[in-house]
Amino acid sequence: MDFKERILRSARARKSRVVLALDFSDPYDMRLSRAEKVLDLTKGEVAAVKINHHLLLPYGLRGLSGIIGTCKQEGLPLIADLKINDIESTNLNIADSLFAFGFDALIANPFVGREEGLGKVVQRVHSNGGGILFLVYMSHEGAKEGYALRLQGGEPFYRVFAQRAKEWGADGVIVSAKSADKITETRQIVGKECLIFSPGVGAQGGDKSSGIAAGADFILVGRSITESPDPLKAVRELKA
Ligand code: NUP
Repeated sequence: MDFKERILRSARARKSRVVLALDFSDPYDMRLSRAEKVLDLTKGEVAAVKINHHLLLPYGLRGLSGIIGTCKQEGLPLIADLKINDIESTNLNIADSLFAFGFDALIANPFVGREEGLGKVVQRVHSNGGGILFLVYMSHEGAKEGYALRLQGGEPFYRVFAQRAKEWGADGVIVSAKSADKITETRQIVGKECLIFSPGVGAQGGDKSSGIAAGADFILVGRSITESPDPLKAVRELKA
């Protein structure tokens, strides 16, 4: 079963389109126990889990074996949000480490290009049964200073990145939940086979349902869950 099948199966089983971003800003020695607790509370209600630098920097891949093990045991796909953006040999090295330690998918920045950039990474990820998600339009305000810039031919970068996702065989794309029009446009470009993941909900001001209403497959949510006094209730509200 490939990454897309695994995440869709998990989503169906849990009736959830919420991807839990396990992001914590607590003191470093407390983050892991907080993350394990939130994962334990919510693992029956989320479609997948996303890990970012918040945990990966202080703990490293070895230090996250408990969380990775829980996700494996529960059949919860695990996405690494490192937004890889380097030369091919470094990108491949990152991908190999992530898959060796049990991750299912990674996020990459298509700006870096295909040749000696991401082309072989897509192949490597797929040969591991994994998935690769491209940034198409980010959720912060400054996204307009980069992803919306127009090339000389008039096309904005985000449309080019959506085309790259389709042509290079990405399994999914990231498009801001606060830009419903761009989700709709991206869907037209990438087609039905490519999954759309939408961050920016809650803490960043995006509405919980507008991304899905515009055609996203999943919402990516961190602080509204991880900083809630009742993470399970927060996930259930998002699910609804
Ligand atoms: O465009 C993006 N926006 C975004 O917030 C791409 C991302 N990968 N993210 C990540 O999603 C961000 O780094 C964080 O891990 C999560 C959103 O968290 P929150 O704003 O819901 O707390």
